[in-house]
Amino acid sequence: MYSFNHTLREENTPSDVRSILYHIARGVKYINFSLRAGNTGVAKSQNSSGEEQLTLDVLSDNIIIEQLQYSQLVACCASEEQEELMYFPAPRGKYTVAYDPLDGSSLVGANLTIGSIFGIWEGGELNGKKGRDLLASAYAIYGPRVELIVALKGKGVFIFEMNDVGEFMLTQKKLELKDTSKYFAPGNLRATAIHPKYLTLVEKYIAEGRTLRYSGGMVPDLHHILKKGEGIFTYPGCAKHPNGKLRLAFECAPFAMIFAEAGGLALDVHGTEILDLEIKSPHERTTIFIGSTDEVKNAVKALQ
Ligand code: AHM
Ligand code: MG
Repeated sequence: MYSFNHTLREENTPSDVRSILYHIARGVKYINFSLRAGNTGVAKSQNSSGEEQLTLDVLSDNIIIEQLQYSQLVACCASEEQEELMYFPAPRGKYTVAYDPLDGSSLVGANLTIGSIFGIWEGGELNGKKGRDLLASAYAIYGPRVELIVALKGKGVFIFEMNDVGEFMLTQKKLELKDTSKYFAPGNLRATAIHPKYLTLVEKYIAEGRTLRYSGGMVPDLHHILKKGEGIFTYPGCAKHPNGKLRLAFECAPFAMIFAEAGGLALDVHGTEILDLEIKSPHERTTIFIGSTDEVKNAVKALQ
């Protein structure tokens, strides 16, 4: 079984990207240990979206900031937990990283699976970047087992599992998604109040006898699709959030790249590829339909 470093080398990953991913992997390991034994309470603070922060949100964010600084390669980073972009005085810094240190924190109290998400771009500025420009994306899933999933541009998607001494070992490579699927993960069902066509779509899935797999965490919901090799996750806008709730920079763009590398597709409600949306501000949101290509195209078509 190959280690994380060995695999990245074997795939000829540029050394800077490899080094940033190595620091991310280390951060993920520390976050995992904090999750197992840490304080799951609230931090008495709010993030930039006005959501209550957990102690673990703050801790995870600090862990990642520290690791990205240690890499000495990151000039700019955007965190879901920070209002503003952060600029590091790194001598070799010529990369930008956007990340959500703890996605699905509302599930922490119920001890459900959560994750962390990362996107790595070349350059010292986030604004103006697109998912299509990502050099690499990654997410970690903290379930009964901890896995780190990495997509390398043009090289596909790799899954690593943390062993009992905290090393990430390769378990699957070059993942491929089928074009159609029986699995559906319908996010933001409150959107059916303003989109009767969304209700019709979900009713169609039910009538067709499809299998519901929905946990309320983007990471486990999308991980299920990747591991099964098929499925669709939908998150349209609703009255409160016309562009949905999920963020382009730290959630949707990195996942769109990962799914594209596995032969899948991610569109917004207008049918634009998520990979082609330009990031104009770190916290902007987008609707998303992601997963098996034909399912995604059909779902977006059904909503027009
Ligand atoms: P978070 O980053 O504040 O944790 O929110 C993101 C999460 C996603 O993991 C999930 O898909 C979505 O929120 C579910 O939201 P809701 O249940 O509010 O529709
Ligand atoms: Mg999030």
